[in-house]
Amino acid sequence: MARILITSALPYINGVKHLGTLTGSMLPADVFARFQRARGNETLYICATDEHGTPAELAAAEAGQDVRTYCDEHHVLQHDIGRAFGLSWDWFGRSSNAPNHRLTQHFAQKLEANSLIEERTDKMVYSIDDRRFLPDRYVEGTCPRCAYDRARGDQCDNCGELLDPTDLIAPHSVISGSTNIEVRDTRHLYVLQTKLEGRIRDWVDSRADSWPTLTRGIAYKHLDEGLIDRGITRDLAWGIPVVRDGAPRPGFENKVFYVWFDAPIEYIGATVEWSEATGADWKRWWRNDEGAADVEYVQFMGKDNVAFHTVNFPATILGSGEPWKLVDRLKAFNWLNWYGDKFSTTNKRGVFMDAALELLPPDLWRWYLTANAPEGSDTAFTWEQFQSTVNKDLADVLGNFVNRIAKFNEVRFEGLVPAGGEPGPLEDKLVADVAAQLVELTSQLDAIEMRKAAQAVRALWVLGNEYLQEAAPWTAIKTDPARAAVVVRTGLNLAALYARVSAPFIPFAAESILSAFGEPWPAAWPSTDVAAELSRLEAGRPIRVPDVLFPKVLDEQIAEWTERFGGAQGA
Ligand code: B3M
Ligand code: ZN
Repeated sequence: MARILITSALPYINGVKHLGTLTGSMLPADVFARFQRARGNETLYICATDEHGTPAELAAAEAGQDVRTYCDEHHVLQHDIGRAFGLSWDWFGRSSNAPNHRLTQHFAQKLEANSLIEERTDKMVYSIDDRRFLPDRYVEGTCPRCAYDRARGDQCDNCGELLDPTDLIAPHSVISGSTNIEVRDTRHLYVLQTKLEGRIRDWVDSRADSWPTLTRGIAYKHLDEGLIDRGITRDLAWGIPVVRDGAPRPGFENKVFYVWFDAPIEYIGATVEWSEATGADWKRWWRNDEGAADVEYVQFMGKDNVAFHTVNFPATILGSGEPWKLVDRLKAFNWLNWYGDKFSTTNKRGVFMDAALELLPPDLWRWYLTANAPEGSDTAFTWEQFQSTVNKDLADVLGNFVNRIAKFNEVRFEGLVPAGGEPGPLEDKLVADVAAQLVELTSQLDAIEMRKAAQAVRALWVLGNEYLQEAAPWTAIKTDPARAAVVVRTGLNLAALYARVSAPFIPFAAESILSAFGEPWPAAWPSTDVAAELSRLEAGRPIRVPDVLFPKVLDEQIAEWTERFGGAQGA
């Protein structure tokens, strides 16, 4: 039994996430976590809300709330929506909780003790009208690299460049819109990444073979451009206080750690929260000297987060000189776009997680978003493709198969798994085909190739319909009832096997099939002995016909939603 630690990038607290965020981090992490648990591996899937920094302050200001209240409410909201999507976090923490405060301050102290932190005087953007500094997202302007005119002080959303507020051309305050801006001196802490460059590169070299091209490319791009020392404090009120020897650090009373310094530390912090809530031991997941060396640590995130996880966070960990766990495999995703344009929170373009759940059950979204995960390149969500994917794969192929076989069994065999008959050549062929696809599916999931895994599970479903078509129990029942019994028994077993292998993707439908079939939940991953797996259900076991598994998405709905969510506009 292996031990697998899984984290997905922490969603910012600033509002319900859109489907792009779900697809590129939390959902694939969940599919992988469910798969690992089903295989019997000890699995810990950790996530949290990322609550500090300018995104939180700006969102709270817009909502007219103080930031603490805003975060309290939005943490619960994001937690509940995630659960409704079936995200099986073992813990969904908060970066503003005490463990992250302690850990963040601990790491800063260790880095300083190792001479890897320096206090420097910085030039920062200051708004005269707002009478304050404008860190990160408090300032917007034109990107010096691509000329996008709504680049933020921390990053350009158009070209992905990481920025400093002073890099922006024609900056203005996001608070007041004022362009009455000057550059002033302020003291900040810097992590001396330049000193750590060699160690980071050695570490990347040691891992990169197991990273997808996307991850590797971004990591080396940043290393090859040369690392720069990185400011890890900000002139803000909301965040983790900067302390020294247990007291506020002189000169830093009105400053906090930068959100990107504390956020990845919350992966550990959230595990401590989990441990405090459950009594479990967190160190065996995070401290190599306490057993974590045996853990495989897998991270999931969108491509814009990769540099922070391959360079900056490892700099914190390596610089501490302590035996903390570092990431083993890092699965990165490209963008899911909305009709060739970006999802946009500000312009309300695209579907957000709460709205999605009002329209359709979570499995439909989960399936579409996994089968079309932006792995190789950016992909576009379109309503038409969504409709055709879920109708075909889920309703016509899987739903139809399960329903057909269970109904036939109900009508012809009183809803009990039929006895009698011996499997023949058709069943032998089925076993061989299923075995081959199961190997393919298992290895694609192991490799975290989500699209290929979805293809493999779909190919498994197709085998069932082909088998029924050929074996035609509705004909056999008239001439050879024992033969019909074999086919129906095989079909029912196949449906149960489908539920088990589909559970990581579509857990709600899987659970409802398994419960109708009197099978345990959560389900174990099938063994490679497919003949045995297809004779699990004993003769005489009662089988219910599951309720409608997947509603069909109708043309009228697509028309209505296109109108409502502005789908076609971006086309
Ligand atoms: N909250 C950024 C994002 O959602 C950030 C991820 C933090 S991971 C430690 O894109
Ligand atoms: Zn740019």
